[in-house]
Amino acid sequence: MRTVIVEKGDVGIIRLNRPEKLNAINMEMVYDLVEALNELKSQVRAVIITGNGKAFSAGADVKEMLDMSIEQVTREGHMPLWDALRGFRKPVIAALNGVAAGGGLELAMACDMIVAGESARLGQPEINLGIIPGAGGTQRLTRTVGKYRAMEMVLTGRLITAWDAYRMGLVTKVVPDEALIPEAMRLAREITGKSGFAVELGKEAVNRALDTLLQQGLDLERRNFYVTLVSQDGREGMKAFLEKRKPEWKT
Ligand code: CO8
Repeated sequence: MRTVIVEKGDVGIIRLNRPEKLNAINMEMVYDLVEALNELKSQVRAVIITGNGKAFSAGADVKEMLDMSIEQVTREGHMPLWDALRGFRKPVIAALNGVAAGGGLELAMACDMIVAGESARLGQPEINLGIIPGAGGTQRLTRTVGKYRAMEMVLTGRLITAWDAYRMGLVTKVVPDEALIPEAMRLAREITGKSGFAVELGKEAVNRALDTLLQQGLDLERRNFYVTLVSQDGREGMKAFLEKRKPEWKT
């Protein structure tokens, strides 16, 4: 893999690696990311995605996109990446080490949590290229920050600061740049200390809130709740609480 660097471990790290192009996402990177996620999925309990160099990602590779025909984008597109992330059952944390623009912010929003270094800048600048966001920038962003803020970001293309993103609820934590990976790792480890099975079902249920009408989301939540209730870890967690001891997770 040339465009991503993968570090394995309990918490896997994927570093986007085209620093000279601010980690612009070309088709090679799409396929490398898919391969990295497939490789990690059975080996890790959580994943951190970050950028190598001074950017997280400045979005889709404009040079490559310009040369693609409508048939190519429709047939090849970036779908394999979104499908791989959607099907990834373990938590994925985006750690923004610099600009996250266009498809870069969309990649971050397709993750489960976003932490940012204080110098990070976020936005959907596609409008400045005469195009619009194509992978969640009008949908996930709107559901996260509300219509009026999303509208301003999508129609002005302005990049906002990490702290502004934090105030909008788009980023869960802002830390000094040098503390970014330690903080993402701390968050990942806090989660990987829980029951893996419960974490997976909790992630599935939270994600469903964005995908469906309330009643369908509630149905899935209830089903997952019943499943965790009778699972090994559910039994163990409740017993441990009553016996005033630390639970021993099996998954
Ligand atoms: N594509 C290709 N190359 C890029 C991109 C990009 N998106 N962004 C930066 N680069 C390249 C520059 O061309 C430059 O290359 P070179 O040195 O060879 O000239 C190098 O990276 C460094 O960039 P800058 O000199 O521009 O760096 P600055 O620090 O001055 O500026 C900015 C940083 C403000 C982020 C600036 O680079 C910029 O505006 N980039 C474009 C951002 C943008 O418009 N992104 C949206 C792209 S369209 C998109 O993402 C649609 C998504 C569709 C869904 C698919 C998702 C995978």
